[in-house]
Amino acid sequence: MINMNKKTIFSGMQPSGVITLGNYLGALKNWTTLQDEYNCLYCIVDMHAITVRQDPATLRKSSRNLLMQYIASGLNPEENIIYYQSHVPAHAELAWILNCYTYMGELSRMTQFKEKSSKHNENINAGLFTYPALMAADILLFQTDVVPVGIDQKQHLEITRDIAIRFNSIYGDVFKVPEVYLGKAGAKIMSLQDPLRKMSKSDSDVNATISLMDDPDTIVRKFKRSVTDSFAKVTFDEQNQPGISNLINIYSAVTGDSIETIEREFEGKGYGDFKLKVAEVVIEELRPIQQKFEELSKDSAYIDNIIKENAKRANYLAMKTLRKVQKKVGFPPIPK
Ligand code: AQP
Repeated sequence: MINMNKKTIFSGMQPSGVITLGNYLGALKNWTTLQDEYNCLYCIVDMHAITVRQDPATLRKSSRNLLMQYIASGLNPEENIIYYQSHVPAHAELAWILNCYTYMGELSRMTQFKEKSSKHNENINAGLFTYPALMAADILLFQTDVVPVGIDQKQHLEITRDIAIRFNSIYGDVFKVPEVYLGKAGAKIMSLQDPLRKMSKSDSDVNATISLMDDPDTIVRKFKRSVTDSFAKVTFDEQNQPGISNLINIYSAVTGDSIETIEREFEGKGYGDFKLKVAEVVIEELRPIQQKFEELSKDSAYIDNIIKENAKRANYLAMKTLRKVQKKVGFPPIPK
């Protein structure tokens, strides 16, 4: 239900694999706490996902799983608009227009483009380069006030704001200029195998990530194997102890305890004990999500209906902004 007195939130995730604890703590967990206060649109950004080559059947399955993981994590699909990006053609139409107001120089400064093009150097496609213009379209289409994301997406938010301000300065107040929302803890969860790299769902090393769907034994095993150091002190020191600092950050994001409280709690204790405790709180955090996901998987008709209804709601809202933009740039209307 859209409430005109509430501000609007838009955010999304790519169905480019099973989502990780990083995606969950950096974004999804915050989304669930914001849903009462805002009108929220949570998108499955499948159009972004094809900037890296995807197997079609796997992409279809991952997209549906992601939608169910949103709901299983606590997002209400009646109150929020949860939908597939590819079901709302206005995303692509606005992205094209915004591409014409975005400069090559600013796109080539994007860290994600640099990282992904070096990782997938056999497929450096134009979509990967213009990804931020599509992301700007996603956000601006809904006159979004706030965008809750992890730190890695902050640069894309800044370019979105620049594009909106540039467009508004030519055509008047067409777009709301959105603010970024970063959670207090968990905004950047690092790989368990290389704590200098962020945890990513497309990482080929399965031990580097905790997936939202990992069973308890797997979670314990992965935390036990996580890379730490030889200081043997549970202290938050990202420079010298990036691995243990990452585990403290995870523990803090899950429990809500401050870093100081955690350091005090584990003073004099070994890494083995601490790793087990981190595993324990993560297992308990994910348990209800996994149970709800199992239930949802059995109710295909319910999920189909959510997909259908939410696509209608998102299309309706998106068209309002798209029509306005088309008119502003001078596209002629179809005669009545
Ligand atoms: N490691 C992370 N820590 C905190 N937040 C994170 N996010 C991603 N990784 C971390 C946040 O999750 C949301 C969804 O991201 P996305 O799917 O749009 O793309 P991404 O940022 O590229 O995520 P991945 O997991 O790294 O995907 P792949 O491997 O496909 O590139 C965003 O809000 C992001 O900030």
